[in-house]
Amino acid sequence: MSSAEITKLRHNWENAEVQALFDLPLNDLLFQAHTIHRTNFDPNAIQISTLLSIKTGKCSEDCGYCSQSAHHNTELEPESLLALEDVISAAKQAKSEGADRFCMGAAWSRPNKRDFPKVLEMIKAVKSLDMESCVTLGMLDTEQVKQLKEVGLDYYNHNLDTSPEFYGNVITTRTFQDRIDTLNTVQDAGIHVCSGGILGMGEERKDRCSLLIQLANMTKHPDSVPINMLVQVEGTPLFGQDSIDPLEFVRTVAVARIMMPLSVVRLSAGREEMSDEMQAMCFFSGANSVFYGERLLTTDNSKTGRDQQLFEKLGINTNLEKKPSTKSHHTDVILSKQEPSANMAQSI
Ligand code: SAM
Ligand code: DTB
Ligand code: SF4
Repeated sequence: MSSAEITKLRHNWENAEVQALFDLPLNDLLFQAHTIHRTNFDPNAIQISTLLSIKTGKCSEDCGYCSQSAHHNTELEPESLLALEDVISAAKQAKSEGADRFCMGAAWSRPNKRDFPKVLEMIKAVKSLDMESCVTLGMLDTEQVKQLKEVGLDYYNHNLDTSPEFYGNVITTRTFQDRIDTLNTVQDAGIHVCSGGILGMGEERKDRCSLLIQLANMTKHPDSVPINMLVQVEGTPLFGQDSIDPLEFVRTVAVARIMMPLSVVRLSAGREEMSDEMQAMCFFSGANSVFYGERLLTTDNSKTGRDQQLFEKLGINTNLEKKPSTKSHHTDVILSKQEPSANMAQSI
């Protein structure tokens, strides 16, 4: 198979074929995913982002996994919006440790009028440090998206979290469609989309298929796809949930890589609980980004010393770039395995 044949961007994935990918013998699935991965990326390079919670806790939404929801009784210490100087010093620190993207998260259902302009200043400050900026602020309206674009925001993170079918078991205060609407507004404005989900919330394989289909069948694949493993927080409804089988997690990463061959797939929350071997299998299967730094938003991340040792053991460097040949090759491509048609065309 030529590399162009391997990397067809599709937006018409159907349930049965995605289930069939999941059902492959593991070696066949991993071989297929890894082949696609190394066609499009340096398989020994990952991108690293660092997270900072800029506003913590007291969120009006009821996301069942989240330490920051006012609906749950967690031990989290709430904090109002951080001062600009604190954000700048955290971003400088992240840069000195090798992060090229700084992601700021706020425990909001949507940004309020008073704080939003301050976040715009934070984005400008991060960009002036010559880092990529990413924010996750909840739902947005068109005017807010326009302002984010004007200050040069690079990425907006807004996760679908789970399948539309399982969604109501996890969140009741906003709908799956609300999330899609925000993603569409962000994408239409030309801001890179970062969107993925969480595994290990009690969903079944059919939900993992359905989540990936939702992501891959968007008009344009998300540029970045975070795959989180639930971090169980005491006091949240999902605390005590059975953990996901590590090999099922690896399979999900592999299927994501196959379905969204040019997206950067991030092995996100939950790495602290993962063995080195599990992470290595995820990198082999197509994950090529991580959150790096001692904290995620409100919980501990994998320790940086451990990460450095792991990257060294695996021969992984942190200078990810898409292969130049891929960039030119696939600028407009895009056929379907089935009937090629106009609405499958995509510019990347
Ligand atoms: N409040 C905004 C929102 O929800 O859109 C932004 C912050 S929110 C914490 C960002 C994402 O982090 C969530 O959508 C979810 O996917 C992920 N997340 C939050 N808590 C998590 C947990 N305990 N385990 C894994 N992922 C989690
Ligand atoms: C994403 O998909 N995962 C990150 C980021 N986007 C904002 C957040 C993970 C949060 C894990 C739990 C916590 O630290 O509160
Ligand atoms: Fe609020 Fe975001 Fe947590 Fe949901 S995930 S409760 S919206 S901070």
